[in-house]
Amino acid sequence: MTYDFSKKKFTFGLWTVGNTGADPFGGDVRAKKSPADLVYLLGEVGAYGVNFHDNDLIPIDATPAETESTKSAFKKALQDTGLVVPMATTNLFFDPIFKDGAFTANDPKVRAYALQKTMNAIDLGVEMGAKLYVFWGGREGTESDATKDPVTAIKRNREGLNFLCEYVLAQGYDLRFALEAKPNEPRGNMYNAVTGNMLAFIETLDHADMVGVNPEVAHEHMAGLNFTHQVAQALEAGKLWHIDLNDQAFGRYDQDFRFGTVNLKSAFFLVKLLEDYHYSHPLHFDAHAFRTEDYDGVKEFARGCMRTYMILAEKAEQFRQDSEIQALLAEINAEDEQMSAFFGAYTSEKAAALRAHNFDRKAIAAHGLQYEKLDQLTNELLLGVR
Ligand code: DIG
Ligand code: MN
Ligand code: MN
Repeated sequence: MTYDFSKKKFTFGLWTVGNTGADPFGGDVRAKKSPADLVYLLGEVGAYGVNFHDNDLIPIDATPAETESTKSAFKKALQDTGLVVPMATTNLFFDPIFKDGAFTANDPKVRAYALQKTMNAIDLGVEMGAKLYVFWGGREGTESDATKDPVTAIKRNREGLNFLCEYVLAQGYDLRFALEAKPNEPRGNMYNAVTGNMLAFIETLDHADMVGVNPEVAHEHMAGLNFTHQVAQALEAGKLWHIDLNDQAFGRYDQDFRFGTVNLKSAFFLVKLLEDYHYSHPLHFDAHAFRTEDYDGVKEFARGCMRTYMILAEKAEQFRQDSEIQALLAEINAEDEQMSAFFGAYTSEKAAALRAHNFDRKAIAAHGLQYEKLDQLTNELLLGVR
């Protein structure tokens, strides 16, 4: 079965398909590819766009000449393939200077350098066409709370983001921010650990209107959470401006597996939510191929991410069209005219009527909800027997 990937804004970071397979216990298994070559690879597999950290594209110690030649080769590859750059971000975690974080670091020189580096990286992202800028605080955290007051850390984070929002406004850039949460790794504990933290934190910023979230499957799973519920809260708040799709076994280090590798059923409910609400921003696969793979395997990884999304989107449509499932849902969610009178905005009349109403608590409690049947029908749809 073939799928038309052009129907969705599927994107990959340079660091995803460019991952060389190294891990804490072993070095590279794949040769490093240039940013331009990675764009051609993504063009070959049918992606919509490519994202990058500043140093994925321009190494931190690149000379001006190397910078210019890399940028022109990257731009040519974008032109040749038609790929776009919807999102950019800053690497505020790899260089040793960030060993204690960036915006929350105790050393004010590090905090100031992080602002400088991010302004330069924002300029680069805008130059390549990015309209969204992600902040993942890879080292904004601590191994020991003796080292940093968590309230001070929050204030430093806010100060950094407020400054950078003002920078974007001063530059007149058409750019919004999206904050990405993670509970730990590489730091022992990270601030703003899950998407819910980010949604609360955003409301304390000076320019909350230009800041959304970028939830990642693996990161919320690492925290033992239902990713679809986290995404639903961001969606309902109008703050779901980007999403990092991958997969992750609960209770493991950040595995960044191909989308659907581990939890197909939760991936289905996520895709169903995104499709039900016509999510229109990029679908970014922040994942990488198994260490076992060569670049043909990396292409299979990328195609697999996109195929799985398209297949689950078809299953979501099938769920919507399944008459037995929809009849059950209609029954389960049936309105009750008598109760409807009690809902909506408060009035003293409603409150009085509600107080006066007699509920047959035991009869209501005895009502079976048929959820076993509904969930089994869902399983059988996913297993392809409906
Ligand atoms: C890790 O999940 C982070 C970094 O890869 C990047 O900063 C961000 C953007 O997708 N995700
Ligand atoms: Mn991750
Ligand atoms: Mn991510």
